[in-house]
Amino acid sequence: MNINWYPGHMAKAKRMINENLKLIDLVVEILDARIPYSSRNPDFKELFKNKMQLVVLNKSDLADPLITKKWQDYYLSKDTSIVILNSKSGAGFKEFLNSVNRIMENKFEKDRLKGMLKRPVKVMVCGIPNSGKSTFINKLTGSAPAKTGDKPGVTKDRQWIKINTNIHLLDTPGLLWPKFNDELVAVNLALTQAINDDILDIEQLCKKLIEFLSMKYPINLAGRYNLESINKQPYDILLDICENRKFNKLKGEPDILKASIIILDEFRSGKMGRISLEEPNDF
Ligand SMILES: Nc1nc2c(ncn2[C@@H]2O[C@H](COP(=O)(O)OP(=O)(O)OP(=O)(O)O)[C@@H](O)[C@H]2O)c(=O)[nH]1
Ligand SMILES: [Mg+2]
Repeated sequence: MNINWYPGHMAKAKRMINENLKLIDLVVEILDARIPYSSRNPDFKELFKNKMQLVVLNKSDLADPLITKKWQDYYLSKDTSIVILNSKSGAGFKEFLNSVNRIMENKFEKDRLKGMLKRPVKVMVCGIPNSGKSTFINKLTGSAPAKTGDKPGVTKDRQWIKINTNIHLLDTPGLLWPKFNDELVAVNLALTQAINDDILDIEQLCKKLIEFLSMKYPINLAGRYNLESINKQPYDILLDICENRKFNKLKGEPDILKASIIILDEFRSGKMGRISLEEPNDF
């Protein structure tokens, strides 16, 4: 699979992030809990090297809880501050606010010693497209000032949002990096919809998903589609799913594209259960 994609608005977004950096006290990177490795933008390391940082594993409701726990331990072992969230329900938000206060405590103390008034912490919310940045901010404010959507690239401009008198957040557009060196990273980004489906080969992507599921989540796959055997090539499993679900074209032949679209959708919306595509030991 050859996915190389860096639209003009991302180059613009990166410039915007760079220009605003001097105003920022803390960078929050929103990762997708199903792919904490692949959703981490390698460009951020250099970009934010002088900034305080907090990592968020969002969409934890879709990820495998045992594997999310492993990721949490992994980050803690690297002394990285991390919070696990579900931005749809608001689960983990209290921990998020506590973490921001804890990370910024030193700064508040220094300001206080200098006789400065406590001013709001300026937080920049960054991450790949579709990781849930705007949903997170909206849920945190309790209203809906930031536009969201189930496709990547919804946020295009800069938006400052007051959470309370202590915290101001800056929403940013989703950022990818110009070249994916590792095909698995590209596939995982595509599976979780950080890359727009329009530029992808959906059947091939679905076969990659089936291949992964038959190895790591065989019960979820077989159970969802009533499959007797999954010891087959991904394409043959797709054919079985077409038969079981009656995905046929007019002349009766299997409708592989329709099946692929539906299978991807069912994975993405959590209908197959809570599935993580990556664990720390994989890397
Ligand atoms: N299940 C689940 N879905 C979520 C969560 N957070 C966000 N979403 C969904 O993910 C999709 C993308 O959310 P957005 O908030 O628009 O993502 P974004 O990071 O702002 O995207 P861009 O602005 O395009 O970069 C939406 O369909 C949200 O409803 C979560 O914690 N759990
Ligand atoms: Mg957004």
